[in-house]
Amino acid sequence: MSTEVKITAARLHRVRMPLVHEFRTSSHRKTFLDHILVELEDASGAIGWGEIASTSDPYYAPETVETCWHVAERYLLPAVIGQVWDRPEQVSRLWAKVRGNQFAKAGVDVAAWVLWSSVCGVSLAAALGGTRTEVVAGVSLGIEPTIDDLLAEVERQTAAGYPRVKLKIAPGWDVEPVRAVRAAYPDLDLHVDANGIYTEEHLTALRALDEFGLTMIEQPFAPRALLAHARLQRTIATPVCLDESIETLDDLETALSVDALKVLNIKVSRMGGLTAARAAHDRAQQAGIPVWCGGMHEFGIGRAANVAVSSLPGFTLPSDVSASEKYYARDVIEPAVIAVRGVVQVPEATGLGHQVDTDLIAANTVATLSL
Ligand code: OSB
Ligand code: MG
Repeated sequence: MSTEVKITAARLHRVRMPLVHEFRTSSHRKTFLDHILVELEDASGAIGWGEIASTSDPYYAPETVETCWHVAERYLLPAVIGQVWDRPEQVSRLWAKVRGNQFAKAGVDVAAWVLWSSVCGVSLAAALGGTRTEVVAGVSLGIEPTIDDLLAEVERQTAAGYPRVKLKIAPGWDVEPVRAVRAAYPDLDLHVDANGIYTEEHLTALRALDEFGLTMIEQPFAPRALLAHARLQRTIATPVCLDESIETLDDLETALSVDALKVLNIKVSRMGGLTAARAAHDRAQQAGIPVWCGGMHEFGIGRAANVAVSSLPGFTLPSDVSASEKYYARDVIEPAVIAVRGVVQVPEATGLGHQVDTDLIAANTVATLSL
């Protein structure tokens, strides 16, 4: 398939959406999110949307909403405007000189993939080579005020049919909440995510988690601490999953070579877009490492991209692609992402596979830029 695309205009929209339920992790607490929606337009007037799902503060990754805006405005969009390409894989090469800034890159990369798939008349999932018609969604639960609040939240989500629950943990909120949830749900697919807050001084708590039959322990140590993850994995049966540690394919290569992971969380945002996320999937599959798609509480546009990438064959574990309604009373796409008993259908419609609600976006926009 060869379709020439020339980007002639680009727009950024900083959009603020309230969360239906406050979310707390080992590093932050939030009640609303500001994400940057990216619009790329080609010479024929076709539009592709992407989402820069950076956190507001540099506590998950080094980026913030402001750094993403700056990098997109100053470097990424100028690199793509006026250029002609015929495959979306070529777009990230246009900014090859720009180091890091994966979240900013991801939003522009996704917009290019969405534009290209809609111009070619194929779904985003098909454009990527996805083979699944539906994907299994898990939920991610934040740190709650009390264990009873947490148990109520697990009850709500499992009653809705979600087959996998991940719990955010931090020192002081680890063994006891996990023990309580495991006692109430002996067979639940349960895993924990520390967002890198532990050090090897906390080995007692981390080893104590090994008795609960968790599907994985996600990112116990800091992003660069690959050797600490490898040492932990040698002493526990629970598979170690890496999230923040893997920003590039080279990171994945290093982690594989030192046996720092048994499972990989692939985030489109953290890897800098769909091209890199798919390459990480291919490499993990070759190495025999199961993968799943992580999320950043994306609005519908980023969420739809996560669903599309989750349709690749190596995404064998439930992904963080829970329904829009878990986070937002009304989403920026129509229809919203819907999960029925924890299963999300992969859209067959062309491009993003959803209509973009430009009225809702306009009503929630706090800043815009046209280039
Ligand atoms: O580590 O997966 C994470 C949200 C913000 C920052 C980091 C993480 C998360 C999530 C989101 O867990 C899960 C989701 O989008 O459903
Ligand atoms: Mg994580």
